[in-house]
Amino acid sequence: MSNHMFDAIRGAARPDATFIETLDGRVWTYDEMLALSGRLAATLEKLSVRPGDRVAVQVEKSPEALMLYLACLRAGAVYLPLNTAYTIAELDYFIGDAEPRLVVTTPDAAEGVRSIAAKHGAHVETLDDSGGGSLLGLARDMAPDFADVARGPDDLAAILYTSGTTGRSKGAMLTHDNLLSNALTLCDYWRFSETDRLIHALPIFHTHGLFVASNVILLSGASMFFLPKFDAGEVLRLMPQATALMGVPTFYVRLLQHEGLSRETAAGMRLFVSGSAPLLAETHKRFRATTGQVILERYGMTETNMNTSNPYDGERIAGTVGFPLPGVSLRVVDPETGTALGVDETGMIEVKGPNVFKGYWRMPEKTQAEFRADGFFITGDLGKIDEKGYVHIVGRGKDLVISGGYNIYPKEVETEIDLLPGIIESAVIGVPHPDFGEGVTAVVVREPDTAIDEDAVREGLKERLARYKQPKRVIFIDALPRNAMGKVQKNVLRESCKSLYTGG
Ligand code: MCA
Ligand code: AMP
Repeated sequence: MSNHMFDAIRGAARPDATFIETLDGRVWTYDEMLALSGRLAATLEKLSVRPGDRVAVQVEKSPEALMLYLACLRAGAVYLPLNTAYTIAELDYFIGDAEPRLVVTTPDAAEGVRSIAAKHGAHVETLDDSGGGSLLGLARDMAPDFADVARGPDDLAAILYTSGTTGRSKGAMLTHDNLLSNALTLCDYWRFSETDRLIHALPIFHTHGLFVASNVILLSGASMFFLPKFDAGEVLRLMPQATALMGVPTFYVRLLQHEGLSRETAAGMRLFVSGSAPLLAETHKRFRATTGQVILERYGMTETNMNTSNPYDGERIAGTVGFPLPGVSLRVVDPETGTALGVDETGMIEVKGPNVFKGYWRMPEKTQAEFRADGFFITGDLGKIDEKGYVHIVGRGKDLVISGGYNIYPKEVETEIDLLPGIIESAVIGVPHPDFGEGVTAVVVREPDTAIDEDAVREGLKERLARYKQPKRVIFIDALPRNAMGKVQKNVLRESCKSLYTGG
């Protein structure tokens, strides 16, 4: 039987070759990947996970967690990874909305998760980052030679939640072919082969670390050093044995701050990729001056996988995200009329291709609102195409903050702040931050004579919002600036707060 995505992975697997190496020296060969993902797929089946059922996973990064993603592909289940930073309150929404058959959590979080899962009729198993947990206990008794469930190109492989502009997160439905077509394109465009060794330091609950990095390695039969999280010292230690690194701009900012970064350390590397957030031209230039290597910047989204990339062989231009990838159609249009714009004219970026998702989970109206009649997806990013064909992202049409590569929708944070006692209203903005690119910042109007201060606001958000969404600073103000229509002028606030983290 054919399984669109996993057949391709199986076809690229080299039996005795290394797939993953961890910092403690553990090695996983491709054969071991096939065996453990097979045992886990059989476990899913035993737990009554049927094709099309969702499997929600909120666990620490580990090779076993990645094998669980592969097991879902093989069992025909829909993999639903969740950021480990999400609080129980946030988890409640995802589990209620996605209605997974199974939730896999860490042993530490199991008690809290069980009470939520019970409410929504989901079963709970555990997985920790050192080879323990109830799920692996069950998998040990299963046979490794699982017969993969038949899945076609259009069947769902994963749902990844993206924060919503109206506060509610939306589940982006990604098919087997969305993942496979994009990964094959990237393998080719970035020249991946079985001789590559990637330093994998990204989390595996988002597109970048899960699909871009892991799928590219799997489909080229290459190997990767699997780090639990980004650590500049570890990355530099591994660099002489590696060939590629994929990261968010914060990785490059932090590497540049490390005295170990030099031309010699990076000499054996053939590719440094950056994405998920804008890479400052200054970081690009400093990295080149320090290492002699030119970072390759690319642009993607959860809903679309990767859309554009600077070229492998041609000129990689700082401040641009390169060309549309083969098979991806990209246009810049007038956001109001949808009319295509000319060279160097700024408008809304829209994309179409096999990479573009199937829609938002159980939100047909939202899905419809974000597609044009001719099938182009409206990204919400503002950009232009220059005379050489390079795409530039010049801003966002959506109210979004990107901090260290994580997206934060201001509306969600504002709603939580406004619920705190003594608060009248708030506006959340992104302010230039030397490490995270943008720092989440709350500008708040409080009631007269209230005791609430910066610490109290942060304390009040602790159990409600993931840590990375919480404001790094809370600024109090008498009234929010508004335009004639009554809309809060966030540009005015951004201007007045612009030096908050950078000084000056
Ligand atoms: C951690 N903290 C953060 C962030 N990460 N705060 C704001 N933004 C963040 N991104 C908090 C921690 O909870 C901690 O809070 C404090 O900041 C300092 O933690 P630190 O140890 O410095 O952080 P870290 O653990 O080193 O993490 C920073 C990081 C990490 C390495 C940049 O956030 C990361 O790996 N980001 C990658 C995200 C990613 O994969 N994005 C791709 C999305 P406290 O001290 O108060 O407890 S996919 C995507 O965007 C599309 C598809 C695309 O194009 O790729
Ligand atoms: P996500 O919702 O996490 O998939 O984030 C996708 C968003 O990240 C895009 O819509 C862009 O706003 C932003 N993004 C991704 N890559 C880049 C890049 N190279 N430069 C600027 N913004 C980017």
